[in-house]
Amino acid sequence: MLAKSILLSILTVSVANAHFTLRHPAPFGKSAANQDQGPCGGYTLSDSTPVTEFHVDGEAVAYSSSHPEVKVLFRIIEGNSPDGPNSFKGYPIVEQFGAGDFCEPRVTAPKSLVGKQGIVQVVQNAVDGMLYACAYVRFVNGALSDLPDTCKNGTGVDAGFGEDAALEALVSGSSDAPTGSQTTSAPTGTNTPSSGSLKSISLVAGVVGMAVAVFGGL
Ligand SMILES: *[C@@H]1O[C@H](CO)[C@@H](O)[C@H](O)[C@H]1NC(C)=O
Ligand SMILES: [Cu+2]
Repeated sequence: MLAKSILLSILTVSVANAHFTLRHPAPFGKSAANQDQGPCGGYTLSDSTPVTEFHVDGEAVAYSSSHPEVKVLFRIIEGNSPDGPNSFKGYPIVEQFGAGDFCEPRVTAPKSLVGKQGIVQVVQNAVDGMLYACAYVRFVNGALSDLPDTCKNGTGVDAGFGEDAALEALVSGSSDAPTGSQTTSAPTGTNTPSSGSLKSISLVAGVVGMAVAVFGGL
């Protein structure tokens, strides 16, 4: 019985800690342990924060996600403060299905930011709530020509445009960045908060069921 409860708590903890990992631009920090803490997943800007060039006409934003269904905001912030007044949507809200690598190669920023520094914030609305990661960038002209190796979509990962009031509320500033010419068909059906919490419960129940099954087989 003791072994079983230890096994259960290990599995529960690993579910709670596996959120998403920003891979490009280089994140403030790589741990997801405090990812539920806004605005930057428990990290702040420091002298050692890496700076990545961000091409305003199209830059890759790549991450790896452990959740089978998330809505994602790519938010561009002018200046050194993640709570700064000028922020823009770098891409429409994406709804991602399937866990794994995801990369949007055409995230954009207003041309007026060229030469300035800023922050790219990726916010996921997931079954376990809002999750945050940030990267420090320097805005440059043009579009990224060679995608980084990290820019790929995992097998079985699919995405479309979505809507999410909580994510939209994070974007201030009057103008959105141009969104490019890509079209992706929006998936049907919307996620209500209550179906989100139901999923979260059934996910945990599924893991518990698995753990019991594993234990029973020993
Ligand atoms: C990943 O999928 C999204 C949504 O379909 C798409 O916009 C994007 O271009 C894909 N990324 C890559 C690297 O192919
Ligand atoms: Cu999570």
